[in-house]
Parts: sequence; C-alpha cells; structure tokens
Amino acid sequence: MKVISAEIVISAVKPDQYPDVTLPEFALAGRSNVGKSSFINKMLNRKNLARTSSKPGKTQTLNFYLINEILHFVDVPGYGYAKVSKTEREKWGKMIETYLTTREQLKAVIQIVDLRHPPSKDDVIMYEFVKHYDIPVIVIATKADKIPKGKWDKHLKIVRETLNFDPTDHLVLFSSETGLGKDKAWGVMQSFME
Ligand SMILES: Nc1nc2c(ncn2[C@@H]2O[C@H](COP(=O)(O)OP(=O)(O)OP(=O)(O)O)[C@@H](O)[C@H]2O)c(=O)[nH]1
Ligand SMILES: [Mg+2]
Repeated sequence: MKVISAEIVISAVKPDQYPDVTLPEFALAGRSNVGKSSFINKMLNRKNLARTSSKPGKTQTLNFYLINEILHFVDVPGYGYAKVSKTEREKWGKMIETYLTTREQLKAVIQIVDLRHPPSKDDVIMYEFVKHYDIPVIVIATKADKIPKGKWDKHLKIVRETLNFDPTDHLVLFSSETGLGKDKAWGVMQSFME
C-alpha cells in the first residue's frame, strides 16, 4: 500500500466518540512498550505520527488514524504496565474490551509481541480473548533487529508454542527499526479488507 495521507482523527475513550463511518479498521494490541505506536509509524512512513516513548504507558486513549481516506488504524493503550493504578487499569481494560467486542468494522486485531522474549501471560490472555470472540488476528513479532537472523526461527517457534498459535492465523516477523515485514504486513491486512 502506498500511503498518501495519514492523519489522526480522534482520541476516544467511549463509543460515542468513535468515528461514525464504516471504513475497515485495524486495532493494535500488545504489552505496554512493545512497539505498537512504532509499528503504526513504520507502516505509514511517519516518524512520530503515533506518539512513541521509551517509557511504557505512552498511549492512553483509543487513537484513530485515517489512512488514504480508506481505512483506520486504532492505536490502543498497552497492557501489563505495573505503574498504572488498579482503578486506571480496570478503566482501560473495560474501554479496550468494549471497543474490541462491539466495533463492527474491526477487520482484525494486530497483536504485537516482542520476538526477543516468550509471549507474556497477558499476551496469551489477549490472544485467547480475540480467538474466543472470533475476532481475526494478525500476530506481529517485532524488534527482530535485536535478534541475530540465525535465531529468528527459534524465537518464532517459541512465540507459536507459547500462544498456542492457530496455524491458520498469520504471523509476521517485523522490525520498526529496519522495516522488515512491512510489505508482508500490508499484504495480510489487505487480504482482510477484501
Ligand atoms: N530496536 C527496536 N526498537 C523498537 C522497535 N519497535 C519499537 N521500539 C522501541 O520500543 C519503545 C516503545 O515503542 P512504542 O511504539 O512507544 O511502544 P507502544 O507499544 O506504543 O507503548 P505504549 O504506548 O506505552 O503501550 C520505543 O523506545 C521504540 O523506539 C523495533 O522494531 N526495534
Ligand atoms: Mg503507544
């Protein structure tokens, strides 16, 4: 996909703030600091459209980005960030759950995991959640630039095993640093838009 235009439409916290259009949507899910916002920026060739940070907990609202006037990316707060209060965490959890289970134009969840480590307990819960609700999921194993090429397969195998990965789902090796996997990720997304 050649990205011509990309802009933030709204930062929403409740359904009546979601954009009132039926364009296909892809929502990011993943541990805090795993690289969700960086994934969006890489896919859009933008340096900091989706705000990133080396400190976890940067994204706190559902941020809708309109791409080429034809689709939305939705950047979502990360899970597993210990420094957030329990009340705050529950509020986010509810906000994300409401979005994921009610948004009809959601074509797939893009679940980002860190290739360097086995998926966390929260990653496994998130994957089980989307499978339970029959939401299509694309798993992106990012930060591949931090692992030597020769070890990629070994790490991908651990990702598959830990998630109890459904072999009919897509798993894309990715790096927001190098752009590895970008074309493949667009290809998979486009297959969900047809
Ligand atoms: N080396 C490397 N670093 C990455 C990659 N993707 C993200 N990072 C770094 O990881 C940190 C977190 O990235 P973000 O994109 O802000 O993470 P996030 O998942 O949006 O985090 P929250 O909004 O806090 O949930 C930043 O310092 C990024 O530069 C990658 O592919 N390779
Ligand atoms: Mg973010």
